[in-house]
Amino acid sequence: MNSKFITFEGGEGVGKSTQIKRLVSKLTKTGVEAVRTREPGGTPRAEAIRSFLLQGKSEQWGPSAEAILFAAARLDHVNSMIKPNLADNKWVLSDRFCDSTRAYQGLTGGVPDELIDALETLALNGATPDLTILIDMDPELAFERVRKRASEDGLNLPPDRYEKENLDWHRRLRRNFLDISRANPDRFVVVDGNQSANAMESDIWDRVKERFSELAA
Ligand code: T5A
Repeated sequence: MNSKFITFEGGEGVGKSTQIKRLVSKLTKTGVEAVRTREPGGTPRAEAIRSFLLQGKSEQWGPSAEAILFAAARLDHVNSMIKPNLADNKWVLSDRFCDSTRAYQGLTGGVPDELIDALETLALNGATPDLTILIDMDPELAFERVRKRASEDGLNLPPDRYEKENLDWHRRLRRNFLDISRANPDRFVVVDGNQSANAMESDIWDRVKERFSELAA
């Protein structure tokens, strides 16, 4: 089976990490070799940029500089992790990718389209996802999940760079992700995030099988 590149997108706490793990496990059971990665991050150099960005150290530089940093991390991720695994015939599943830059820094953060387009061309270098799964849900409900996780884990961490934006900002982010999905109907599927993890898993598996008919064989 040819390698595929699948990305998961959406707002904070919508269930991307939970579902990506489940999809890797389902693919593995069908005999597909699948690897999971994330953005920002996925390689040691990109993880170093992740810490800098998410601890808020880049905030004072402004959204355009932050978009450039996300793209720098992505360039290393694409060249050192994503492309080599695809060339090795593995399926690569990434928790966030270029649509996060377009939604967070571009459409919601106000970075002009020209810069976002140029960074995307540069960082992707042809590695466009075969399928993007957008998990869509009300950010207020998603934040409840994030708070529940923090209290269950006994963690009292301060909100990261984007968690601390207000609810209106996150509602705009949600609409912007949906706009991106409508502009790319061949690449995107939109899944309702306001359902149980098991129901979402089965919904996603049906959509993936629909998109890649070789899995149903
Ligand atoms: N960013 C990233 C940019 O601004 N630009 C970019 O270009 C890129 C690549 C990344 C941050 O960087 C920004 C976006 C982000 O702000 P992150 O920590 O990776 O930071 O943030 P998230 O991607 O939002 O990660 P989260 O872990 O917070 O959210 P997930 O992965 O969507 O959610 P998940 O699966 O961890 O679930 C959250 C909680 O809900 C529970 C889980 O058990 C967990 O406790 N849960 C459910 N509960 C009820 N029902 C369900 N269906 C559930 N599914 C999960």
